[in-house]
Amino acid sequence: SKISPLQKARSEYSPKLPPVLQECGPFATARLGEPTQSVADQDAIRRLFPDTYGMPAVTFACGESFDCEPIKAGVILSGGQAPGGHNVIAGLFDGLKGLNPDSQLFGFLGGPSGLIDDKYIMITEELVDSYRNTGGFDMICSGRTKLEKTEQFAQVATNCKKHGITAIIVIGGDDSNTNACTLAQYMLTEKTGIRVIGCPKTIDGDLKNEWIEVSFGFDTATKVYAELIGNIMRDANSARKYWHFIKLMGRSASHIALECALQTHPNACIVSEEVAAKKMSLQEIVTDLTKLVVKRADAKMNFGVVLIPEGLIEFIPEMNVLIAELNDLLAKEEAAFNAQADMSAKIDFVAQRLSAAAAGAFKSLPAMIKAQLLGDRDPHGNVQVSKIETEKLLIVMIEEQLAIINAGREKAVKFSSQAHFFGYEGRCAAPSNFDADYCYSLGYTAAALLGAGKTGYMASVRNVYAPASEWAAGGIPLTMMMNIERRHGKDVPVIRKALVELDGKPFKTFATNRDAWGAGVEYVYPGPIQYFGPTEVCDRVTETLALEHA
Ligand code: FBP
Repeated sequence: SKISPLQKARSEYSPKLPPVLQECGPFATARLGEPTQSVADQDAIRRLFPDTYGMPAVTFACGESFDCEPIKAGVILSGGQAPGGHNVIAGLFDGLKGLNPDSQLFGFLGGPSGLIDDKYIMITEELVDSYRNTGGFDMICSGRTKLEKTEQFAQVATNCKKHGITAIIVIGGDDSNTNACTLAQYMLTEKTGIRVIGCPKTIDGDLKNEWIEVSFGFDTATKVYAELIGNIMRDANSARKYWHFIKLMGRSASHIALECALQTHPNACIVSEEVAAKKMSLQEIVTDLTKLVVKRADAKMNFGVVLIPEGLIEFIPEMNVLIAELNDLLAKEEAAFNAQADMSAKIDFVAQRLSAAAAGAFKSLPAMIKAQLLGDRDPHGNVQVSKIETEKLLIVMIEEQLAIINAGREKAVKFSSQAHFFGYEGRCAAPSNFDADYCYSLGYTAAALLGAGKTGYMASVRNVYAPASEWAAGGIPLTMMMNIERRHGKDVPVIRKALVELDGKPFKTFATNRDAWGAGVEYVYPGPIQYFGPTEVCDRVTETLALEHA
């Protein structure tokens, strides 16, 4: 089929590898570090993962090539798309073939469910070549089925045995890799001989720690959003008549919004983690923004750009209480709720049954948002927080506050707004050089870990704020990232999510500058991702990475 000129040129790009893999291919020698510990709840995690707990971190060093039996491996892409997934598969494929040309890679289709239902394609050289350096997950597609039950693990083991598969590579986020960790332990307990390796994926950037400096896709997605935000800023500063409220994807953590703020210098950016730490109410957030609108209007700037993280609602204390109560109430009184004649009756029904605090929060919301809270539910029956149009909510509430302020002013503050949501447009973009290189390196590292006989590890490529010629490769035990958390009323082992740290350099840098960015026009216009050209443009790392590690 027809491909674009850029895709054609990009298919010829050779991703950079860490020097150790560049020199020795997948035959790097695994150097073992000290035994490791989980980030918290050590005793509980050790009990749950007796065979993988405490394994040493692995760093690769150059070594002699050795005879490696052909490996039959299966790969899945799990969860939301992130730019570079195809390159992880390409690196894995090339690494496995490097270990032994007779190795085979099965691509299980549609995420974890492919592995359970035994739906797969064989990944061939030709197929890989047609997807090198492309965005998307369409080579084998993705899905959100959770692979977490023992019966599912048993089915996976049966399917793998049927094909002679001895290795599974899970390309996913914190949840998928939590499940990969449990799967690895299951395969050991049952002595199946099947090994499991994870790769860190998610545009949200919340799967990171000392060993995983960034999850893949964050770099490209934030560059796409920052380009769009910059374009909007130029438009805002040209027409000088609109306030733009831009919601940015990122289910929970605010890394994406913060990174975009650091790249573009908006007039305001809300950071959910700060809202939670300061226990800010929705009214307080709105009041702060309204003050900014008035201040800029007084300086003859009836325009501005505000960034809002997708997860905000859940970090506002009273909204969190409201959502929890709604989830309970709608589960308990489902039939009676569904029997209400229309949305307005549903709103009344709910308002009468909430606690005073939750009812207060509910009543303060515009009708549109109330309806969104009571609209479609997720498969667990919970309110779909990501569907709530926070950007519009803030606009409506600012308008309400301004109406009161304007009543007492001689010259009314003009406030004309535009709402945007940037999410899907960034998730499948052609990976930046960084993500193309990083993903290929992760996949290749996963193959090297298999060559070294490892299971229960996540591929780790480090030092990535430096040029690729200084990158290091290795693996860290999945158990090292785990702790116990309460989910759906149960204590379960999970990989700890990395939220924005308020004492970290990225947030502090933002906090130091935000007043100046708020008051003036200090916009920065990053422009589109560049794939060819000067290094400082094409290989630029994110501000977050640069600030965290430089
Ligand atoms: P992952 O955590 O699976 O990588 O997904 C990230 C994400 O893009 C979130 O930012 C967003 O909230 C969610 O997926 C949207 O999911 P869906 O694609 O199911 O609408």
